[in-house]
Amino acid sequence: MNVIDLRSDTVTVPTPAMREAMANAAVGDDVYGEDPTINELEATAAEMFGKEAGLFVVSGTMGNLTSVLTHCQRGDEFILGKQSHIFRYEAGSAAMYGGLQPNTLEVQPDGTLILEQIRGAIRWDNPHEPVTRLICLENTHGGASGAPVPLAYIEQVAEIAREHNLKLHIDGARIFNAATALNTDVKTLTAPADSVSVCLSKGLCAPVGSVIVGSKDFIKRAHRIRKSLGGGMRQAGILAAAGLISLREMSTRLAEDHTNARLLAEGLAATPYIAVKLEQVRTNMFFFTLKPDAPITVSDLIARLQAEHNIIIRPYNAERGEFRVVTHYWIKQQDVYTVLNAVRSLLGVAVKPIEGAAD
Ligand code: TLP
Repeated sequence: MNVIDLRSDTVTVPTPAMREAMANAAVGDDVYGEDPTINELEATAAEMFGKEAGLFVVSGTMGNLTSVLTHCQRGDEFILGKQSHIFRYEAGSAAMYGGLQPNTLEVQPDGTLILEQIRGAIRWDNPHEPVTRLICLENTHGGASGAPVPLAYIEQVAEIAREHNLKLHIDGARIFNAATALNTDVKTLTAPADSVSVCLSKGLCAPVGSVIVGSKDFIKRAHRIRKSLGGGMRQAGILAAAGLISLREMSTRLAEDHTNARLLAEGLAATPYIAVKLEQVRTNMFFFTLKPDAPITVSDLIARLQAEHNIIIRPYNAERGEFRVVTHYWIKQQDVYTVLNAVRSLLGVAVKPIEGAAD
């Protein structure tokens, strides 16, 4: 039986085309700048994002950290969302390795920070205060149920950044999902940003890696930071070969994942004992809640979905009975029906099984 893993799009494994490209990739020593496949990946990313240069890094976390450390000096402050990945889930790396101080603002349900609050968070030029150096946005915003953040808003933040001589970094781990949902391209959507970190190994299916893009000067300095973080790789063209397929091919098919997320969300919303905020289903992830009167506990639901149906779902906040669901390349429409039938049967809900479900 096929495993249906809805915990994250990070669980995606490489496609057969990727495995073939990896096996045949031309490689060299990238610390000497001699890996042709990495050079091609970096140039391709730069071109797609309309930036001067790109840099292949190990992970999304390394992409964000390298970017933040490149923009800031020790003791500087950077403004970002309290629910952002950089602040919540990157092990405090900017403080740990950069001596940087985060100044956090509440993320709104649409993934934005309130512009007036950004202005208010920028420090005065006064020796008592740290120097504000950088603003970070996240697009799509994982802490806001995968909200795609539109260009008009990013332009407004970039305007504030320019007025105060700050840099703007976008954690674009899922920037192609944002561009797909907003019906635009990544070059347009990220034009106002000084740097963007883009994950290849989430919905884009590569086994490893992210790329950061920015000006030539930014990438030159980021190169040294990456080396200092242990991210100087050697014959990693074997990974970049998969990343090229991510950028060129996988980035254009994400609407299918968004459609499946909506189908699943609507099916769950129609199921007794489950609450879903359908207006918050915009890309490939959403949250749902098990109501307190449900005939099964959160932990039993999780355990039985896995043991009896090979379906893996992670509780996002077990106390609130909240789950996060993420669709991706390896979740097909019939898997959505399988999940709905399984959840309904475990809840003891007498609903006619949906046909077309996988066994
Ligand atoms: N996010 C993971 C977990 O760490 C939460 C997930 O399952 O969603 N930026 C964003 C917006 C991310 O969602 C993630 C990973 C990263 C950066 C970090 O990427 P990696 O895991 O490659 O370091």
